[in-house]
Amino acid sequence: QYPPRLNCVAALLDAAVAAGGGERIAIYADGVRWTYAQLQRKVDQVAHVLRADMGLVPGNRVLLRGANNPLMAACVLAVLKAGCVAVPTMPLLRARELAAIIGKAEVNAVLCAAALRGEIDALDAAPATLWFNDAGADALEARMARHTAPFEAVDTAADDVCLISFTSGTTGVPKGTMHFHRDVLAICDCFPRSTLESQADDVFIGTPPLAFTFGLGGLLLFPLRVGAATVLLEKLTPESLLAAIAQYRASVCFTAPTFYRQMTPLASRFDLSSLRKTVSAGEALPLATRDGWQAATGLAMIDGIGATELLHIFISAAGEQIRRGATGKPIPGYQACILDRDGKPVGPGVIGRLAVKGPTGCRYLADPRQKDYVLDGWNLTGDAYEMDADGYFFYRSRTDDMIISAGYNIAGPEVEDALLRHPAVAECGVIGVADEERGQVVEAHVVLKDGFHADAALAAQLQEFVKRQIAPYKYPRSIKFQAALPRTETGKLQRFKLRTE
Ligand code: 3SK
Repeated sequence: QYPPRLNCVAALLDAAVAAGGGERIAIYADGVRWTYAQLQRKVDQVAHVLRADMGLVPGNRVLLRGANNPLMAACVLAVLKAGCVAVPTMPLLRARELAAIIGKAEVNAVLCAAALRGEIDALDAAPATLWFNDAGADALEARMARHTAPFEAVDTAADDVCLISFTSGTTGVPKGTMHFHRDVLAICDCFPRSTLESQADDVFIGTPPLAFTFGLGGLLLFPLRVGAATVLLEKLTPESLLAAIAQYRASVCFTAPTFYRQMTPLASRFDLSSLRKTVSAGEALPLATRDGWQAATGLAMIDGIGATELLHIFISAAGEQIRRGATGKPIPGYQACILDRDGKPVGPGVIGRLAVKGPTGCRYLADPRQKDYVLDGWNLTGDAYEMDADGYFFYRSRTDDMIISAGYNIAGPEVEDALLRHPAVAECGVIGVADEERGQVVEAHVVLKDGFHADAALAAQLQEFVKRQIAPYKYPRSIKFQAALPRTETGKLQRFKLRTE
């Protein structure tokens, strides 16, 4: 329970400084080290610029565009501290996509990293914009330097909207999800406390952009809540992330299964002894990826499922609680159940629609899809899951990705997991395609590792390989070799695009 008047940045940052934590390191970046007091000062300066230079008032919406770096973090926090609403956007978005977000969210102003200004410049009409990570006389930094006084956090209500996070999801039509100040604290007080057991001496690191709630939570909000440090790095590769873990002695890593898969063969070259917890989310974690990572590092991966609609992770497990093949259990604060097509709960062992309830939940901005997502207070995440008798939740597929072939229910990710165990397979995506005889058949889109040659012999070998691991009716009757797979900006596989290829 949070007080009715609450500004989440006052609770996360100002409270830490007031409690004597001002000299602790808040952010590491390339050549940068900001203490909590320094971060607070930057946040206050940006908040003054928003108020005094840009004329913004509480409730105004500010689009944010930048890579993961300290000033981008300060901008996000400043928008919230000033009582405005942050609308973070993925660095890869194009002008057309940004225009849709600006229109839908009724954006009043933009803070954009200079390196990403091209797409803002390409807009027909852009709201008032300031550039940052820029040495210009009119840039954000120059304006910040003119404000030296502390900025008092705006006295917002706990359920004032502070964040509109857009999700393009895996179907391609963006939706804005609105979150309150109290939601921000709620995600910090659920997963990091119960599952990560975050501590002040933790150093967080990882790849998800701050514009994705996975990254915003894992790389900024969670560390602040416990007085820990975060490492914000741009343009990470599997190799450079491993090197950064060693360099900064990082203890908690957030990234997606694909990245763990790419780091696994390189891991032994780096000193990863500081790592305590490695979190995988953003996509289902194949068992092959979990096993490979554990064999290479000795670390049991913490799998988690989250959603932009619910802000962060709501089912997970760590340590002794990990059950093979399961995502985990609802984290304390959340409840979950499995519903059939009619919205009735089903028992253990039956695949159905995952429904979740907790301190956060879906509030789409002016979107008729709200009624499809929330049913009697339960959030229907669009995932097909199965629960066992002990209350563990097992991911099967996205609800619209369940393949029904000759009367069999086949979960694409299970076939993907089997394929990923083959030494030739770097990435794969499995879909159902229409078939006269069987209704649907399983089709695998496969990206090969370097050195392997795509031909019919290899396709047949992959089919046999799958048949030896899982029920033979699940094998991909069609295999298509691809140079790359279509993914969202957050790395999720866009199976709907495979269906049209
Ligand atoms: O969308 C997701 O997969 C996700 C995962 C973890 C935390 C937050 C999100 C949005």
